[in-house]
Amino acid sequence: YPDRLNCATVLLDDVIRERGGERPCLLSPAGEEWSYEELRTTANRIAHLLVEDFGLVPGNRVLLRGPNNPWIVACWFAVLKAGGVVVSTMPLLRESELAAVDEVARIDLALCDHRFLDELVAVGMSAPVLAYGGSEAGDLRQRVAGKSADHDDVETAADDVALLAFTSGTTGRPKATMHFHRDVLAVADTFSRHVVQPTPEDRFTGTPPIAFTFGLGGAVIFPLRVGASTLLVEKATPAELAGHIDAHGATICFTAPTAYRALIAGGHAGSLRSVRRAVSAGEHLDEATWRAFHEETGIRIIDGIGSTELLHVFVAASDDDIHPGSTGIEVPGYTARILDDDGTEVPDGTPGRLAVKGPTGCRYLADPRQQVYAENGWNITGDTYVRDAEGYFWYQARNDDMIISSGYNIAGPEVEEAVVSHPDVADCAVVGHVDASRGQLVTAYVVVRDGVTAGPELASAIQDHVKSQIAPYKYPRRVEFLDELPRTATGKLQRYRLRR
Ligand code: 3SK
Repeated sequence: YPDRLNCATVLLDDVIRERGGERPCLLSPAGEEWSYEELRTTANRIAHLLVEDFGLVPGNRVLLRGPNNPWIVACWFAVLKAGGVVVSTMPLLRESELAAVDEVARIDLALCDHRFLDELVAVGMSAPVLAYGGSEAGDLRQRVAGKSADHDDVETAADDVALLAFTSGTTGRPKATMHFHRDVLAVADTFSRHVVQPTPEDRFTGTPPIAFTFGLGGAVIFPLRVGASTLLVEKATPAELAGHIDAHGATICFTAPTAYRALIAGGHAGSLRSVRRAVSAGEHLDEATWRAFHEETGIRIIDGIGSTELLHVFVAASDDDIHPGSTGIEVPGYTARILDDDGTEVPDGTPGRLAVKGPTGCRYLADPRQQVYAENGWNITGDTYVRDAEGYFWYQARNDDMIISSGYNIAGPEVEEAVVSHPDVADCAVVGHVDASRGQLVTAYVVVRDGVTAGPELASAIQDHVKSQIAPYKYPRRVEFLDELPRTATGKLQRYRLRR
């Protein structure tokens, strides 16, 4: 990339120059449709407002809060065009979590969906808060009406910070990772280009909010990099997602393993006829789910592992490269290794810590925990993996998901996979609880499918089933039934809450 680069300029101007501005760009289930030119014009007007009325200067940090829709995307582009730094926050964050974001990122201005204002206002930030999406006077739509539709985007350096992305904080204090303007293009030119392989005719959709960088890629960066369109879904149950896909002919879907499981369990496969690519990340996709989805839909899910620290996916595979149950191979541009506790590479076939190097990270904003995540230039992901002789990476567990029971090392996710393959089970999480005789007791938290009666009989049937699937010493000695599993706003299982 050139030294001077504004990713917002490149994403919009390249497509408009090459393919024309009338192409459909942003769609919503409610029937809104913005062309590329409309998005550019609206973002230009907002950029003028930010600079002229709020004194935004390059490098200022602008918090965005709201679900996925055309307005939040226009705000995202406006901030970047004005040389600002986007700090996207998950719409589900509560007052104390927003206060922590402000404390870490020192926000200069906030743009907030009018329906999500209360908790942000309650934080009492010193920065002004500006609402969008409402109909009352003072809303962004009215405020930008008189602003110029043309804008000279700030010529940022390729390695100026464009985004502060917060890690979802499954265990505690949030960390902000910094991403440059060139990183935004790099994730499109690596994972998306080589693995997803979208065309301008594609229509993307999915569930993750753009505050989760998995969602930002799938809903904004990847479609716009190739001139495709994107159906922005604010919040959807699996049934609603399937309905939107069907109604709008979406061809590429980004969501998490739980949603793929629910799409099958809810009998929605028939609504996915238009989909040619299904992308899964956020947590491990078990082989049983991959196969069940393939059987129902004919679609070979593209699994991948990424991280907020590296912005997007760095190990994945598509089409004939997929080995079901494996996360995949190195995405071109990234190098992945398996290391032991001393940071030495282990031979293929030996489990160890997954480490990765690539163009997009990791850089924490002034946080001493940088050293824990990045060692000798390698980003340590926190996942235990095995690489096979063909270079495929096989997930074992989160480093902290290993259960040690009666001296056995038991990977919680492996037991989960066996439990989930029981026909009455919809979802499951397996953790270790302190136990006087075994050290830790393997415990399965199970959500049953609709219409199934939970109880001791089912618990012992599940235990027998697990013993028939994997080494019997791994079976969950305790089975508890829950209505749902605790998850973060990005859909990651919060095993630590079950451990407590
Ligand atoms: O969790 C993941 O696999 C992921 C993927 C893409 C972007 C960000 C993350 C955390």
